[in-house]
Amino acid sequence: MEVEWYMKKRQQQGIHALYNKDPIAADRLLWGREADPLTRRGFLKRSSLMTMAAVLGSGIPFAHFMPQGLIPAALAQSDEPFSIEGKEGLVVLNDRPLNAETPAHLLDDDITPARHMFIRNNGVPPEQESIDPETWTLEISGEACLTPTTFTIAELKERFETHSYQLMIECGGNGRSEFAPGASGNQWTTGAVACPRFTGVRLRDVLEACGVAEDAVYIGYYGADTNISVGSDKPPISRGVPMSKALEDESLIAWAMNDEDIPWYNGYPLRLAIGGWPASVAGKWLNRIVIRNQKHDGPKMAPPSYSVPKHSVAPGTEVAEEDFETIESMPIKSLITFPRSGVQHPLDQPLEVRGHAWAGDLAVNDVQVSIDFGATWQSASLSDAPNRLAWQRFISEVTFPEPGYYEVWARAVDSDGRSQPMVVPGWNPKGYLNNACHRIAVQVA
Ligand SMILES: Nc1nc2c(c(=O)[nH]1)N[C@H]1C(S)=C(S)[C@@H](COP(=O)(O)O)O[C@H]1N2
Ligand SMILES: [Mo]
Repeated sequence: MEVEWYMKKRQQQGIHALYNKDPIAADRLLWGREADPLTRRGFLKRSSLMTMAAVLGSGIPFAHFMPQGLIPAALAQSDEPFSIEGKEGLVVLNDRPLNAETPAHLLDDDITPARHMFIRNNGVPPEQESIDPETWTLEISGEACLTPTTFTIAELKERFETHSYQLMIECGGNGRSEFAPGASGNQWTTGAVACPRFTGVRLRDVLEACGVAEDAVYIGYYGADTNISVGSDKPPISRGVPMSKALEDESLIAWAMNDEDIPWYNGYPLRLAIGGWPASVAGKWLNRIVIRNQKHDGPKMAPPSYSVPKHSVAPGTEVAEEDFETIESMPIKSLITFPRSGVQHPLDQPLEVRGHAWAGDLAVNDVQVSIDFGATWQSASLSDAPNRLAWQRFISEVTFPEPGYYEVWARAVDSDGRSQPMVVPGWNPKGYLNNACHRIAVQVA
């Protein structure tokens, strides 16, 4: 897809021929800037798949057949695995825009470390070198804002109380790869989820200081990233939440993650941190919040984006715009983070199984584990969340009756009594909200 799109753009702009002669010049025309010289580490940062040609020293005649994300053998000869700076073990799903997910066994920490936090970019992030946290500003405005005000980060820190919360950040499309028929978009498996600890000021305190008009119903965010389509000045994404969610204690304007600067890929130097809803509401590289007297209408607010059919539909059904509703709280879900799927385990020892469970705006009441394909279940021990909207740790111990192939399944139940489905739930056109049980393979010998 990405490659096809790129080829089409090149043709449209009449620079196709130039590309084969001078890929760097072609890239400058296409992207408005020169791509970084390609290094194994650097190329995912800013340059296009096709700039590989520049480093290879010639064009790639069959580029249109090259699988997306393929690293040319000429560049792939070091033992070092291909990596994203500051991230470890993430699986790249798309390089323009960059999208990368975290394998389940790398999400075992109670608090997700920055190096294991997934990346979901809809556009091109602001250049890292151009970001100065000293001069970065956040504007609060909109038709339902009484006193529009612009703050520096220092002013936010000075004027408002600082709070920290661990918050669930899960992409609405996490699990999309399992839907049939498939939906377009990043083919997330289980790894578009994280629960780091954010520090900042309450969105509520800042909004109230700027005057929330009586007719306010929604907020919307804008960030400093730009559209991936050449020449478009439309923001890649601008979403928001109803006032009731915006005014919750845990909704933060954050400048720190796990007591450090937020990683560049995750929104440095300022982002919204709003837990329990599709993470698309948590605006990165945040520079403006609008208080709206109507539902926010920025890019990716309208159906089918982050929306599901109001009533369930048969797989493959076309759904009319008015039959969609915007996703709000995310559904109950769990993830087995230890052991890693495929592990070999000795028969004579019990196996500790652990992971996390979360339930959108609700709490998790129970997690159960099965080793017999769901015939019987045992309750795991479940910790309370460190705060509302954070995941909860579960730990269980299982013993196996005889050698062979087993699967460990986990299923969580929320505080309203709803549990996870065993199979992929309600098909929807964009492949959102797959909260089917997670399972891992165990070989017992
Ligand atoms: N400005 C901006 N904010 C954004 C996005 C984006 O592309 N641009 N992506 C959103 C989506 S869809 C998700 S799932 C989360 C991902 O956060 P992360 O990349 O820090 O994991 O950021 C959200 N905030
Ligand atoms: Mo997302």
